[in-house]
Amino acid sequence: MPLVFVLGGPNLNLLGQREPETYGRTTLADIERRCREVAARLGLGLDFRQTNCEGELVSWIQEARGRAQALVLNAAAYTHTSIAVLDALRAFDGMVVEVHLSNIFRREPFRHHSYVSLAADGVICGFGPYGYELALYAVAHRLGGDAGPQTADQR
Ligand code: CA2
Repeated sequence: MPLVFVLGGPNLNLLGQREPETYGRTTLADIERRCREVAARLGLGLDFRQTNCEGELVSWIQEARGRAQALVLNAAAYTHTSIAVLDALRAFDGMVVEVHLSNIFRREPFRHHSYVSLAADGVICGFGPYGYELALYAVAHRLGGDAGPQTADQR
């Protein structure tokens, strides 16, 4: 069974508790539950983690090397600042899907640039928690799993 790491960066543990006008009322535990349901349906293994520490996020991306076929990453604020996260992603051979709950391009200019995008196969932003599900569908589709056979346009 292909393994997907779903990794989250700083402050995502506060989801559902603060700033509901920006991030909604869904908690990170809700998102994890949803991801587990969707991953099981798609025949994907899931490792779901969140950290407030940049170095830990880098270590987890390194850990994914040789273990996971894909990374679904919401690096939160490190998206916009971390060359260390970018370098770690560049050492990862599998698929990388960047996810953001909010549409970062409708927000402050400092959120418009993403280091993660430089290493991502695709980016999903602005669809709230559903973005994580979309990312898992994209992974299953690319890996040729239960979501359907791989076709030439996905390579
Ligand atoms: O939209 C996203 O998913 C973000 O990655 C969320 C980050 C933000 O820094 C990015 O620009 C966009 C913030 C993570 C959540 O932060 C919270 C802060 C207070 C209350 C709840 C969540």
